[in-house]
Amino acid sequence: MAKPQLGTATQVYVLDRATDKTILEMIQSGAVLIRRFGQRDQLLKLASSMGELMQPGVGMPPELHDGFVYTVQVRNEGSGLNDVHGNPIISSTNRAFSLHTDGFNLQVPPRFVLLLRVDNDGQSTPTVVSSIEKALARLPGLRNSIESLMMPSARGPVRFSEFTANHLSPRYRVNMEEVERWRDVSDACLAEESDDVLAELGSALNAVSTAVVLEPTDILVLDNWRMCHGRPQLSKDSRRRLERVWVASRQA
Ligand SMILES: O=C(O)CCC(=O)C(=O)O
Ligand SMILES: [Fe+2]
Repeated sequence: MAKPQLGTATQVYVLDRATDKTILEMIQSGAVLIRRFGQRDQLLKLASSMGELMQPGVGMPPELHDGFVYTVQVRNEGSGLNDVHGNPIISSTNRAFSLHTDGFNLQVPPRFVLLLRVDNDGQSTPTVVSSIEKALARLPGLRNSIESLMMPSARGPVRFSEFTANHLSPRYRVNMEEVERWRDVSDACLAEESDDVLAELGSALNAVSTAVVLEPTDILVLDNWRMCHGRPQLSKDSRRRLERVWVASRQA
């Protein structure tokens, strides 16, 4: 079994196979990438073993998912599709997707995110993962202001960190893109002093991030309360396709 790496970079465990139990253990300290994992059936089986599946998107046109699986791919020659607010769904464009928590504006974001590469293209665009705990460890002086940070979102203000009854570490969330989008909307505005805090957090997240390339049939499993993720820009004609599933927390 892979040993946790010391140091400040986000750990990614790259495995040839793993039991459901090992995955649940490992994602407490890193992201898990399993090579040659399989197809949609295996994805759904693993996800279901981790908890209840959630609708895999927020504010999406219903034809974009089947209730369980959403396919990340470049649509409309890179310009993508819009959400119910009329904003582009970034994962459907070819744009870079900065580090974020999936379901950022949900009351309780999905606990686990699974991404399975299902195309057969030669492309090797990385997915970037970043441990929020590791980023915070670089910002001891900002700890208090960060823990109480409120951020605007499409569904009103949300807290950066929340304590939950049964979860030992706080539940974290971040999505700079969405914060930028909603910052000027009345009653969701961001306090001026929070701006610097967010900028520091963004740099720290980038500094501890690790890039991995999902090859066809590889799967990436993340604890979405601890790790954020993103990806660089894709080409407009990219045929890369990732099947994304969200798993709800078993803890309230
Ligand atoms: O394209 C990727 O690698 C990540 C996509 C993503 O973050 C998402 O769909 O939420
Ligand atoms: Fe995402």
